[in-house]
Amino acid sequence: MPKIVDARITVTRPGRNFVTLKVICDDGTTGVGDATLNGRELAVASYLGDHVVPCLIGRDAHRIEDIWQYLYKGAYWRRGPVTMTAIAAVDMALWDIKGKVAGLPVYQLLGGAVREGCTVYGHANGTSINDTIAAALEYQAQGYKAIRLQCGVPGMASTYGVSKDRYFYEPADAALPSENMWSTARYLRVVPDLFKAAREALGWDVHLLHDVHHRLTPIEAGRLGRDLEPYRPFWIEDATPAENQDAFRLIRQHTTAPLAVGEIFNSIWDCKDLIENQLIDYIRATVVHAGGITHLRRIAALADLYQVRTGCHGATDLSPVAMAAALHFGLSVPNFGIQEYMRHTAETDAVFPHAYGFADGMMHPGDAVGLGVDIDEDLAAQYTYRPAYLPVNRLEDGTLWSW
Ligand code: CS2
Ligand code: MG
Repeated sequence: MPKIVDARITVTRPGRNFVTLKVICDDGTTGVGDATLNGRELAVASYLGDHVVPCLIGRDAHRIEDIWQYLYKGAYWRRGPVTMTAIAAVDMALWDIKGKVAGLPVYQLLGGAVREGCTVYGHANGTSINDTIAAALEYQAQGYKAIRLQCGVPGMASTYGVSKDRYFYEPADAALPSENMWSTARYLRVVPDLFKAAREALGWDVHLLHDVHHRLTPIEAGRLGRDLEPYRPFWIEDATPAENQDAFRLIRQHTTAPLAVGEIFNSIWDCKDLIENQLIDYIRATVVHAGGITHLRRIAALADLYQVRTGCHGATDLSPVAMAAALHFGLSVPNFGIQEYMRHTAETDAVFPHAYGFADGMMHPGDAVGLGVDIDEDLAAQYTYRPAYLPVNRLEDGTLWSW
């Protein structure tokens, strides 16, 4: 058995902040896990370094489920984004180690491939409808079969989802939270026009997605769903905040637009009622924020009973380690739906050499043993952590709103 003898935490900033755990075994085998919680990075680094790593030393790295239960039940304080991200990092690292010892890519340990690749969606965004359509056409030319559309709202100086850089959208942009402005009325007018223009320019053989980012009330979300229905959206994401999950019942009463939710969920308990009541179509919980491969498989198995499919979060704050884990999971899970893919910068990719790749609208984890991703710790050491916060969002009268 590979015995855990050490675990190192690296906090680095190759273009943006990432926290990475590396677990080391007595036979020299190592495994990596992503532990990045955007804007709250050091909390997870401390949770791991101060409270988890000491409990790992001496354990059998092959006992993935037992270690998961030990960290979850053993802490007494269950769930929460910090805890579940820390557990996820350990879980990913242990799957990586098991794959390396077995001489197999992780997806083979999860039952093997059930599809040729994971269909991904890219992000087309722009300050105007025309800019967004131009970006979407570029994605289509690159082979993407699914594209998320976000555009600036006329009259608003800044809007969620519209990046400064066309290809490397990065919302965590300031040492203290920057402030965005929001108008639901203006927003609800522009999005249907965006989708109409997109269908005219891109045709019907491409999936179009949209992220509301928790900004609407349930009845407003119902209206948006109805207005987008003629353009057949693949999904409407985070239409309303999900603390009150009955809100989704109200949305469902008004629209057949498919609903996706869950990028900020961290356990099966956040997903359970929405799935069992068939109030959503796609569950966006991810390996890194929802307890790792071990826990995400459990969520997916529950979802499969209700024809809910996966649509895992994959923004740039999920490191290449999380992306690799997501692709092993996605390739092997029966009810995969789609995977989000926001490209990392060249700096990020250099710090995290990886085997996964994109071709023809799909991604594949590659056939390297384990997760097929590593961290170059020497290179990582050249990029110093700097606090970077996500923005906050206010209505035009100054009221703090959901971002
Ligand atoms: C977004 C993210 O990718 C998405 O769907 O909602 O960009 C999200 O805002 C960030 O990942 C937050 O860390
Ligand atoms: Mg989102």
